[in-house]
Amino acid sequence: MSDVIRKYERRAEAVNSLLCVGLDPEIERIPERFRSDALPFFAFCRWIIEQTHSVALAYKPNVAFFEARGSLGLEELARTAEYLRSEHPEIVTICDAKRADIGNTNRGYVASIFDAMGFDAVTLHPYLGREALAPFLERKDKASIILCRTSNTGAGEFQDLVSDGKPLWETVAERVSKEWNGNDNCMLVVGATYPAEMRRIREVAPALPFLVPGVGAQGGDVAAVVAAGLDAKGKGLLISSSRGILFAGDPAVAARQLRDEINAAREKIYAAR
Ligand code: OMP
Repeated sequence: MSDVIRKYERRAEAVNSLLCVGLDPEIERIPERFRSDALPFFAFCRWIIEQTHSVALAYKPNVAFFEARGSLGLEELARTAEYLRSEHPEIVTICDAKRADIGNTNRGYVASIFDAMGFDAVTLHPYLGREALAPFLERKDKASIILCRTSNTGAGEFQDLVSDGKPLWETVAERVSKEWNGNDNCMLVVGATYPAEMRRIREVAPALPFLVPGVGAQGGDVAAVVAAGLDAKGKGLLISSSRGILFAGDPAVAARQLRDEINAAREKIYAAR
């Protein structure tokens, strides 16, 4: 088992949680009191982490929200990653950057995301193939989270294209599970909005953890996700919500409620097994 997968297992057990909190700050939506801070997104994310860490298996900042603010945003992202590393080293950190390029360019992303900012994991497009992604995949101390079935309404445009008698998302799941995961450090992105596909992906990739965005603001159904995606050990999921927690009246309550909703669905599955 690789370092990050072991960290995932330990943290999921320790706080009995499969919840990933997405850190997607928006200046117009964060509480007024943070806006006058020199680093408003960092101040806001630190507060969210303080409010939610007791039920968090993982945090997932999406770089788009930080990059939108130029060099200040990049500093806020780096400070958020550093804060998580120093205050909560047991929590999995995911840089949602959806990177991928030719091999030597990927080395730049690896240096920035894994080494300079110290994230445990990164989201990646599979389109350039395994050879190009080697700089990510060869990092045994980190995890590569490959987009398989995304949560958006138009996900099928390419992902549903059939080749060798199966949709592309199924081929991605099969390849990552059987060929890319030699270091046991891969996961898949599977949107909460496609539980039927998730069920099939779980059959094809029985041992891979799934990062599952799309509950909360995008309307994915937690019970359907848990029923479709839980692995044989009763884990295998990081169910992620950003806006549904960050901009709730009380983020601590929203995070706990979602953790509990996920666990209630897990209990139901255990009872039926
Ligand atoms: P909320 O809809 O606010 O919970 O945010 C969803 C987050 O997950 C955003 O940061 C998205 O970029 C990300 N996401 C998806 O929504 N759909 C996907 O298929 C993949 C991701 C992701 O990789 O996390």
